[in-house]
Amino acid sequence: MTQRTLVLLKPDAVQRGLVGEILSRYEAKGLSVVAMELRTIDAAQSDRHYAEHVERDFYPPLREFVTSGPLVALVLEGDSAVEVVRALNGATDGRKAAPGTIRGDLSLSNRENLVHGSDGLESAAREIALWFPELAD
Ligand code: IDP
Ligand code: MG
Repeated sequence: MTQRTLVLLKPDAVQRGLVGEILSRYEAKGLSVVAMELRTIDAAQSDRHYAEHVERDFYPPLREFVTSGPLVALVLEGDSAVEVVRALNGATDGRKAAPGTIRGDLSLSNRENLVHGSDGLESAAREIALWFPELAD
């Protein structure tokens, strides 16, 4: 089933010069870029994006991090795109993520873990509408 999912290449990915490396993994898998933009977000956009996490202990430093510099927001499309992106991204904690995944190969951090991918179809629809309202259906 063709799906769309919202992906963020977080500020650590941009700062470390890994945008091309990470994007090439999604493209090599066969996913298509539907929208892509370099953007620096404010606290309000972070709160909307991470609405499910705003009360968590780890959220204030996460917000500091995601608002600290430019990130790349994109929408990827393809067969089972939501699940496929999550698999390519790997487990949340880069120290525990499996080798071969983006986080497993390139991140050594639980917070600065390079990428975000929507965790389900409902989240994908909500997040695409939030980041790229012109694509909302
Ligand atoms: P996910 O990005 O793999 O879906 P979530 O549990 O939804 O992971 O958490 C959102 C983001 O919050 C993570 O990608 C990571 O940047 C950060 N995060 C999650 N848990 C922790 C933690 O325990 N310590 C620090 N940062 C965390
Ligand atoms: Mg999540």
